[in-house]
Amino acid sequence: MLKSSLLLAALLLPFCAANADEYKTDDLIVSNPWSQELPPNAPTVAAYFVIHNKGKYPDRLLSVDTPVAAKAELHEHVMQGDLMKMQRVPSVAVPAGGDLTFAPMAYHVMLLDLKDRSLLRDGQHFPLTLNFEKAGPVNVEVLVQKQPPMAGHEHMHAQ
Ligand SMILES: [Cu+2]
Repeated sequence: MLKSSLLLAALLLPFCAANADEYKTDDLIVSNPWSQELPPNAPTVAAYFVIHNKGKYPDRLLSVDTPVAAKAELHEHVMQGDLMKMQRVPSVAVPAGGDLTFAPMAYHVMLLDLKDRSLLRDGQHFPLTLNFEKAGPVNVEVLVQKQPPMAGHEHMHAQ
């Protein structure tokens, strides 16, 4: 019984990444929240994730909170002339039946006035709350890693 349900769970795993972290509401799945380890004197840290909306209605990410920083903002990167600049955005739409990707050089969560740097080291996790207009708050654990995860990385099979 236990064995067969474990097998079923394994078969149902979407992309068999060994450390795929997913956080779900009825309609939203927030997957693989991560942050790149930065030097200890870095003034700000960014966090990334992908939000999948499997519902019929759009939602909106309104704000984020974390205990590791006094301020957490939603940012986007935009071209200004020849320069890539980032700027704060008030909220970000999550399309119905679509994905919203937070990634380097795109939308990101910017953490300012860092309070607890002990959790910002390779291999650590820190909590982040995503506040959605409809889905409400979703709590995720952001994995800090030295190397950014590769986009479209190879499947990791049983070890
Ligand atoms: Cu930023």
